[in-house]
Amino acid sequence: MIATTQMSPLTQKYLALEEQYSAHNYHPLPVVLSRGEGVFVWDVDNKRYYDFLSAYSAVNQGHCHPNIIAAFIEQAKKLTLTSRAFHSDLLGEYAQYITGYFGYDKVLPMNTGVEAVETALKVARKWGYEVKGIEPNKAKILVCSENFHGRTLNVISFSTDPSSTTNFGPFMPGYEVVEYNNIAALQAALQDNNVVGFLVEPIQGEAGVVVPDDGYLAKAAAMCKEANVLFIADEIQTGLARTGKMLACDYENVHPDILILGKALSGGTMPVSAVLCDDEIMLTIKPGEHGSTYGGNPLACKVTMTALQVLRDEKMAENAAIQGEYLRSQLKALNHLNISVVRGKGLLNAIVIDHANKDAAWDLCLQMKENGLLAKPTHGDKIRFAPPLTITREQIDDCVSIIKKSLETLK
Ligand code: IF1
Repeated sequence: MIATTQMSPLTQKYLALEEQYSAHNYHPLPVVLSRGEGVFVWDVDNKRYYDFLSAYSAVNQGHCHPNIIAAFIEQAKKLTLTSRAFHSDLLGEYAQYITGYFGYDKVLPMNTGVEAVETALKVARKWGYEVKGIEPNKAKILVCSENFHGRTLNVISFSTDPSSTTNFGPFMPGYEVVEYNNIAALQAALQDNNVVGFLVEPIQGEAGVVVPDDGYLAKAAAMCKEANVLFIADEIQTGLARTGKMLACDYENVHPDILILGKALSGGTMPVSAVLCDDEIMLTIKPGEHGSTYGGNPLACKVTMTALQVLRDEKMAENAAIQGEYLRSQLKALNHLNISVVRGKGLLNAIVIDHANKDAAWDLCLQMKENGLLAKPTHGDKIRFAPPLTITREQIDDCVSIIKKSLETLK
């Protein structure tokens, strides 16, 4: 373990401030960042690091992408917020842009990821009652074991992770957990006619980058269609080129009935999320039935159009596929005793550390930090490797040597 004394006085000052005045709901790596550009971030002592977390995939386009920041600044000088009580000159243009981009009739704009999840669940229930014809208050939504969809009381109501739920009850009814990546379990649960939707992450991020079997998503989507159940994809983390396609569902040619996006929609500049679906579903929501003060604000509209354009113009999905494949092959080639698993798709990857010391993954992250690469352990033994999608082959080589060098200190 690296002693606290190795932290610079400046770093210690910032850590102490947070410790005293900010809630203790996180356990960050002891690094204080003040600048970012592309795949790099710099700390308050001007030390440079590769960012292998990308703010949990919110900065797919790289830190402070010049086009995104330019759009942000330009729009920020003109108009930032109108609320939805009035129209802005950008909402219609944005809605046309994003629905065309992903192939849906309508978009409902929100801010954070979990708000978009909440929105999708509300829309699915509304469709269940008003189109599918479910009896009042009987609608049921299927979710997966080990899911992560955010932190609101409703969304944690169907979490299977005790650290998300303990002492936060009572919980919202109307959900049933089915095992992830288990077609038979889903088939059985779909027999209940009150089921209106199936909410799924194409790859489970928080669970440790768990990739389901090939064909799972396509089969699940086909079964939902057969059962007249909405297939709801949470692509908040997997979407927007991260896994090597624009959407992770694209690998199986699945077009979700409801698509949920967030994080990199704004390239890491502000909270922007979206729910996309066709008219039969979206038009069940009438004026006054759902909304948000900031949702669809003109600043977000402008920035998001640019952030999506950048993904396409710079072929970030293609680069994620190529560099991701290369990164995994190089990590596997290390053949390291303490790496038991290397998995992922595109640039959404994780390694599993196998070591007698239960703090080994944390210690390794501290060592990588010393050597100029930032990554964060989850669930004790897993480390996520998810750099911005602009990373080059040479930079991957550099990062793999940092990882290799850091592994040598694992005792
Ligand atoms: C935190 C993980 C990532 C998400 C999916 C909805 C949301 C998220 C699939 C909610 C958010 C986050 C939030 C972040 C850690 C994080 C995470 F480690 F938990 F799994 F990304 F890797 N659906 N994911 O992954 O979006 O409301 O936060 O905007 O610190 O809790 P949000």
